[in-house]
Amino acid sequence: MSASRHPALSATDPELASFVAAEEVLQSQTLRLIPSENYVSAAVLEASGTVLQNKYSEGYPGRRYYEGQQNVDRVEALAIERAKGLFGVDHANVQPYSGSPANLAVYLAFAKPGDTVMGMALPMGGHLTHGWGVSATGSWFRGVQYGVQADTGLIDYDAVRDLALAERPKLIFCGGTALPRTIDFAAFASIAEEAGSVLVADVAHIAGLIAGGAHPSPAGHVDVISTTTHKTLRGPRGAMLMCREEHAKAIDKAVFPGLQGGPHNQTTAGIAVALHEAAQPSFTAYAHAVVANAKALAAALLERGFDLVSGGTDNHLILIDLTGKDVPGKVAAKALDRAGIVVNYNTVPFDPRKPFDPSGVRIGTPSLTSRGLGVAHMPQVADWISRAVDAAAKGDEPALAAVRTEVADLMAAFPAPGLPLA
Ligand code: DSN
Repeated sequence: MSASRHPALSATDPELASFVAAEEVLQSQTLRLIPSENYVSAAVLEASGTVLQNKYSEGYPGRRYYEGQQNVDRVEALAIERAKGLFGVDHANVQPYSGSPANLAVYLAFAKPGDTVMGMALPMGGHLTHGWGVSATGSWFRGVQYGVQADTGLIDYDAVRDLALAERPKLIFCGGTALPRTIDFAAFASIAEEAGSVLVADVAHIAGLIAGGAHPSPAGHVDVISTTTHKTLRGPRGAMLMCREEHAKAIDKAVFPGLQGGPHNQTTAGIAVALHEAAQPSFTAYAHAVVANAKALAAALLERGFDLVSGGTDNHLILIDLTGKDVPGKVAAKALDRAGIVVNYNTVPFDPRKPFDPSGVRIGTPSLTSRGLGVAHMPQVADWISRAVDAAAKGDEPALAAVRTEVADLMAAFPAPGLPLA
């Protein structure tokens, strides 16, 4: 880290400053394909590191348990108004610390321990907090889980309906972390209504696409929308819960005092800036470019013999099944990392391998799109992935090093938002 960029940190704690500097170089020089990551703007970074950090503000704007809230109230009220406007909802709570606490607040608002809850199984593309066994949500509640069809990789809405009517869960979660296809919120809404369940759309992955009009919105279909703010939405690490007016009190009470103490005001400020950015026409273009890039990358990977769960993508995310390549997901992910391409290994539906050593690799286009790469670059990206996976199979380290150099050369021409040129 150059002393001029963060002079106080470099002077006070040069060791820590050197770690941050190294991370800046890493994020500049690599091709970051983890679909839940992004680059925030310089404005979001600045807003997230302000003296708002110094305030305790338990409560909500106009109703706090601490004095001195003249400015914090305005920050939080602005974030709330922007969230409501952007997503077209009655009510927004911008205080959840992150996605898992946000979802826990939903349980607290609508269910009691032991109640039946329903969500997509984690290995099928769901999230831990949708009632999966190793999560508190799967041990304090009775989780029943749906999946995708083995032959298509798509959700079978008839099967979801059958399960919901058999189990009558208190809560139904739709959404997840490894779903490459459009979620039919209207279909889930009709199932939830029939089953008498509260419907929650966890749109953490696709919130930015929804904001930019590149994925249908759950607003008007679901009771509660849960989202993180740092994935396609391109804000700081945080979360929001949005709902119909009838649920506003229950949601607010569950977040505070039910689950959390003081909100992280510096994060709230960063969220407000991100929501402002996401309301601009340039963000609409960004969201559509993310999807166009993902579709182009999926097509280029298919051309190179990769097997993709569901055969492609409708959104920002691609789940590669490497079973046919004879390279396990973890081996491939680590080789890609050495080649300067950052991904995560991931289970694929019906994976015969274990979660810590699965068959798949999960990639996505939010970060590379933030850097300005377009559809024309996707065959090159697919080529690098293909060469790195082949090199992983052969243990060919020089081939990985060659890809790393080519990646760094291209990325140098596309400066990352919020980062200095490495
Ligand atoms: N960890 C997030 C992801 O990578 O999708 C989900 O919580």
